[in-house]
Amino acid sequence: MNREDRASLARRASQILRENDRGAYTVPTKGLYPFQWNWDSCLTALGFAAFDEDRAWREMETLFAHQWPDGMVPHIIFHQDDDGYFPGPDVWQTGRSVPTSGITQPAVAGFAARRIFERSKDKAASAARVRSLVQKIDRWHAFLYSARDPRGEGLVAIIHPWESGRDNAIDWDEPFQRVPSEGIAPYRRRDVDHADPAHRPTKEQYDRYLWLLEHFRRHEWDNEVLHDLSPFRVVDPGFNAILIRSCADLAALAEELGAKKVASANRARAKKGLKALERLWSERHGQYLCLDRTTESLIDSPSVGGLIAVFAAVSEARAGAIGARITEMAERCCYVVPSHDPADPRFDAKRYWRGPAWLIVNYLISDGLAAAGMDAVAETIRASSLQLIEKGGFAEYYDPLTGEPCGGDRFTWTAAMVLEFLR
Ligand code: 9YW
Repeated sequence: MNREDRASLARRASQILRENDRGAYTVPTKGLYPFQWNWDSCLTALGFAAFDEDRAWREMETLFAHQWPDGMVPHIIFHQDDDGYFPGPDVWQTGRSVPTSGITQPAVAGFAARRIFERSKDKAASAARVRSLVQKIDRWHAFLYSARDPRGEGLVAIIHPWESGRDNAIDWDEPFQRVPSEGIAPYRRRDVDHADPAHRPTKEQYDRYLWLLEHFRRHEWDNEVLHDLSPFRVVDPGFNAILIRSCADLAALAEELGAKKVASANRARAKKGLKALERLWSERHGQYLCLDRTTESLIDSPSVGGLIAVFAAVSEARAGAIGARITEMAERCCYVVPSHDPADPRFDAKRYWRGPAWLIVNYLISDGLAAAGMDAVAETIRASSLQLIEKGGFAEYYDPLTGEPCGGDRFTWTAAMVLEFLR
């Protein structure tokens, strides 16, 4: 790609961020997702930072203004009414003044805050703003390790597939057997009004998503009890690696700002988490796997969750194995990184998190590989990502075999990742 092409791609990406900007937060895309989503916002802030630092900080500040008293940062903030999305605030009923969902999402804020601060052109102004964010992110990390790791194992569990950010991953099929679907209130999905149903989760999956939601609602969203009361408790290597990396980054950032307590608490969390992550390694698959906390067994599902693990500072050997898995997949697919191993018969090239490639995931993995010194694989991922954009525009996700754009269009975090890949 020549300089002109790069500049024009960056302009198109910034235009999408502006288009989806609602002032103090961005929507992931018009229509399909009309509110603020947690990890979308943190990754989007990185995109804003390329041309408007103030707006980048504001994106994260808005998200953290809705942190719960127990420290949880919810996965959706329903800033305004919109019945184009289901389940909306009337279903969640979390009792917040500005309504929010009642579960969380991957904690990428620590990483994003450090990266934006490091690149900041106005360090003094940024330091003033990031100082209060650092305390809030620390409270979120503390929440996750206490509410979702009650036995202090160093690994946190998700209690709903939506918390992983990878809604219908094959990883959840087995533990989902334990989640009932009877007795839920009748409902009408809205996602299928905006996107092809063949590319979305199934009705059976939605029934169980809602069963869990209603179960937690009956327990009044009390995080003191939800972990133990959930029939779905899964340790996702992707979710944990993102948290571990955010702890390490928050520690470094806090150190620089003189927040010694936050620095040492997060350094300790990252160290313990990294050691515990080893429990999820599968020699047979050459990657990390999810662990079902109810049965204490690894889930036989080679998904991208186990590759995102390289976003944390895993050993050279583990990073090398993950790099090799991606190189091998790049030979079989046209585009990397598929969200599930194409060699697995359950792989489904267009169905959301059961095969398609996502730019945000590509970014996390390539960043981790580059940090581990594996520049060539990192570059393969970057090149593949930019090819997908040039061919299919700024889609929500892509068929890794054909490059076909799928899901929502003019997607905010996809655009933000393009700005990162173009740096
Ligand atoms: C939903 C917004 C969200 C992402 C998730 C992705 C999807 C659907 O869209 O969730 O209804 O929440 O799986 O990772 O944050 O882009």
